[in-house]
Order: sequence, then C-alpha cells, then structure tokens
Amino acid sequence: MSKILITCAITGSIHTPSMSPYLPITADEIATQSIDAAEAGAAILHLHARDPRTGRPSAAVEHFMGFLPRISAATDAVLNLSTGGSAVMSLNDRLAAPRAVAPEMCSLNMGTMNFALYPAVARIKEWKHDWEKPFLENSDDLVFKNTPRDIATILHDLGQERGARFEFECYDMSHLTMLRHFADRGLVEPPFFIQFVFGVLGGMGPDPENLTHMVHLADRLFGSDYAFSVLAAGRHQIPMASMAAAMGGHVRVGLEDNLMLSKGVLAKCSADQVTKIRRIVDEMGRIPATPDEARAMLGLKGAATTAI
Ligand code: KMH
Ligand code: ZN
Repeated sequence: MSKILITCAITGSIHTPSMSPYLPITADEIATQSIDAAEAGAAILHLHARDPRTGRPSAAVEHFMGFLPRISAATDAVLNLSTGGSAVMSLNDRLAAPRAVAPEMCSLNMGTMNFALYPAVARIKEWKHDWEKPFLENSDDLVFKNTPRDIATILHDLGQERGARFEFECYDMSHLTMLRHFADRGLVEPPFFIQFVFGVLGGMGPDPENLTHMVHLADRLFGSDYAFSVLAAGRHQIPMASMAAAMGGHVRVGLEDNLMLSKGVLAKCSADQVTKIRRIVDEMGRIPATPDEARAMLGLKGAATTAI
C-alpha cells in the first residue's frame, strides 16, 4: 500500500463558537492549530477563515492572509483552501481567497445538495453570538449550490488558470458521475484525489457499506487514476477513517468535521485527532506521507508558485 495522506481540516464553516471553546477562530488560533496539526503528521491542511470578532465563517482575503503566511513560514504542509466556503456565501465570495492566493490545492464540492445543520440547535445551551442560532436553524432551507457551471468555473479559474489540484468532495454516488463528466470534457486530468464525505445531513450516511460501494463505483469510473480519502462527521470520524486506512485509502480529521476526541471529551485541538488516527494507522503498518511525498502523489505544483 502507498503511504497514507493525512489531511487535517482546521476550522471549517459548520461548527459555531458556542459548540466548543477550542474551535479556532482568530488568525493566531487557526495558525497555531494548523502548525501543530502539521507537526503531528498532517501532510495537508484544509483551510477556511473566520471573522475574528464574531467567529462567523468568512470569505475575506484579509482573514485568510492573517494565517496563511504564518503557517507557510512554520511548516511545509500543503495548504488546501476551501472553495466550498460556507453554503450561505455566493460562489464569487467563496472563490475570493483561492483566486487571490493561487494555492497548490483547493477543495471542490461535486454537486448541489442540502447541508442541514439544524439538529445541532437542540444541543446548545448557551449562545456566544447572535448569528449562530439563526445560521443553524435556517439550514433547514439551505441549498449548497455547486452546479455544473460552478464546478466548471472552479476547474477553470483555480485549476487551468492557477495550477491548483483538487480535493474532490463527493457526498454521494452522483458526485462521482459528475467528476467523470468533467474528466471526459477534458477540464481536469488524473490522478484524482477524491474525498468521500459521510454523515452530513443531505449527503450519504456513515455506513461501511456506503464506503465499499463508493470504492467499487470509483474503481469502475476511474480505474487506477484515483486515490480516495474519507472524512466522516462527528463520532463517525475515526471509525470511518480507520476503515479507509485499512482499505488502502487516505484519511481526513480535524475540528471542521468533528469537535470531539472521544465520547464526551472535546478535542482541545485538531493535532490531537491527527495523533489519534496516526496511532491507529501505524498499527496497520501504514506510514504517513510527508508534505513533499503528498505533492508527488497528487501532482501538485509546489508551494513556491503560490501567492502566500
Ligand atoms: N465540511 C465538509 C463536510 C469545503 O470546504 O469545500 C465539507 C467541506 C467543504 O470541507
Ligand atoms: Zn471545508
């Protein structure tokens, strides 16, 4: 089996500050948690920004530039910028930082879907900020828009024009068909790095059968032209990542996807989840890839050509 790629997603746009005091919000917090995650063994850092005053997901270039140079000065980890941003943002807002920064890697969500966060409302006793409750509640009528035109725009602006490669986030079978479609149109070349996403309300559930099915389908569609990684939301994070590792796949952890370290214990930082999955994959004989090995495996352009 090839070396294992550990991606760590540091803060995301799903969790809100009232859910955990450890969710990184400020540039300092995002930079520190990113550097610690890289030191713990993450070769790829998946990054979103937040407004430091409110903790709200932000698309502002200045918020990204508050932490990107600090992370790149301290570690050679691959910096992967989200193009999903938050489902409440317009596509142009979501792309502001990736367009400005021309990163080596970007996320790319492969279909339009529901992205429902409202069940979390009942679990929060005390709210830190006014925006959080309506933000979560209104997700019962929220469309995470990733139309073929949106996907083509991202492939063109970030991939063809700026040389980024992608973490193709696939929440359902249909998203693999969509990736095949864009490969057939010649908008993207292999090897494809496919992130199977489990446990988002609106996407596929966190069942082992779903993972094996996605792998069979991807084998049929892409043959040996792809590698897969797994992220699963909440308590399914480590079990599903472990299953991916056992199948020869790659893993993603981090507070974007799960705030806990174990049952009833909040993770104090993403690095603790990296250390945990590292321990598990180590027992399987899987060796974590270094950032430069990740670059070679994924065909990345290198950190020197970004505007960070
Ligand atoms: N939070 C993940 C379920 C993106 O940044 O493009 C989805 C995600 C989307 O990572
Ligand atoms: Zn993300």
